[in-house]
Amino acid sequence: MKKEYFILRLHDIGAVKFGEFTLKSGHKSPFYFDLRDMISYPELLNKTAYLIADEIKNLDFDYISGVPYTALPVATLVADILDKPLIYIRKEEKAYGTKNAVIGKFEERSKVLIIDDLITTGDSLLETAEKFKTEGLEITDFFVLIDRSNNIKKYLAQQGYNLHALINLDKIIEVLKENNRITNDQKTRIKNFTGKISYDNKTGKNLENHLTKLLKDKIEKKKSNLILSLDVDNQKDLFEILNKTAKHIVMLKTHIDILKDFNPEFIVKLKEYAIKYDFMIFEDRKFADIGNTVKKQYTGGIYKIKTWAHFITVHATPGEGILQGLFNGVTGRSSFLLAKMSSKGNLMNETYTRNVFNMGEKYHEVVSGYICHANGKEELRKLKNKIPKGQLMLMPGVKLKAGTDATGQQYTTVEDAMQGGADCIIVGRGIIEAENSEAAAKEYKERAWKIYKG
Ligand code: 5BU
Repeated sequence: MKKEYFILRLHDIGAVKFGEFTLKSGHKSPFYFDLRDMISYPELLNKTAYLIADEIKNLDFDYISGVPYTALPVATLVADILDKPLIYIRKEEKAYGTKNAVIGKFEERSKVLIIDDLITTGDSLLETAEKFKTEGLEITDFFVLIDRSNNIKKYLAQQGYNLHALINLDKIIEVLKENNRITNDQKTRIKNFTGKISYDNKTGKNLENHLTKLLKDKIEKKKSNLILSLDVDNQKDLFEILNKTAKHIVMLKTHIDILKDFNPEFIVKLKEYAIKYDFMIFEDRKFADIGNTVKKQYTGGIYKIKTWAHFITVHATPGEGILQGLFNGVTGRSSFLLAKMSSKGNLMNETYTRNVFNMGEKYHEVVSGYICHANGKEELRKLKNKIPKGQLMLMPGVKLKAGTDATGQQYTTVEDAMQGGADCIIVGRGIIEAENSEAAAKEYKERAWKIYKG
């Protein structure tokens, strides 16, 4: 069977559909793939198995696996064709007993090739691979029937996995168009839709606001993803460290109320530094009250934050009114919402974080992105996958070595933060407590940039 025929048959049985579909995220997509019903067409299932077998026969592996439920039947046929044993990871959590997660007989340190039907974010294959690894097996290759992602192959390669795909979305469109199964208009709509999405979300729009763009441009220009959190209590120390580090940072993060000698001249000087060294200013105020109050806190008092900070941090807990209060009638300013804090035991659970992303998406004109922390790159990548396209992920709790401090701050490494998809890392004590803050800033900057550009 040729790939073309495979695509047409999938279309015949309704496994690839074009129209308007509402995704789990609530977004509308012009196409939808669901390969579950393939098992009801034995001739198609069988031919597909031969196609897969042909593509993988020269790879190096001892066992074949399929991710339940959809990919398991076809993986079984492939195992038979290539005369390789089949094993798989049970889908349901074990209710009792000591049985292992792997079903089937195997020897440790053997190589497993994992087959799945579709890949979008890579989460399901990565999770499966992790489970096999805990049981002592090795994974280097994944095979999928349809790769509907946008460049997930590169991300998986960074994690040490080769992704092989029978077909991708472009191929499906090409074949269906050639065979008059979709119209030119549909093709354009699909192209427009996929052109705007990244592999991690399907918003269909670009949510980058003007301030976000300025920050992104500066990241490129300064070749730096480093945000320095200069949490010292006096101006002298602050400018001393800033003198040494400013050329390496893309943004300075302040906690203005920590300074014991704050005066309006401080702001004048800070702005001069920002221009001279080309960095942006970010006050980590963590607003968390009703709209009417935060407006006063933002514009008034002694700090008059609105007049000098490009960005502020905002808690979404009070609801949308907080953003309306802060930004109504305000231009040239933006914010980051706190989506998942770095402190141990914080109460921001998955549902909360998802709601924060929804709120930030709605208010993208004044929300540039999110503060997200996770204790490893896989966990962080899952957060990144849920962030609306065009918005940024900033990661605090970063040091050269992972660990914790005495009051529950959790640190992840620069490498994990960047491989997990952070756009910027926020570093405080890792730099300000270093013996040589300039060398430290340079090191954080370079280590992050290498992965960002990798
Ligand atoms: P550190 O010295 O690198 O631990 O400083 C981290 C900074 O980032 C510090 O100013 C915190 O207030 C800030 N931060 C954080 O650590 N974790 C969070 O979740 C958020 C902010 Br939000």
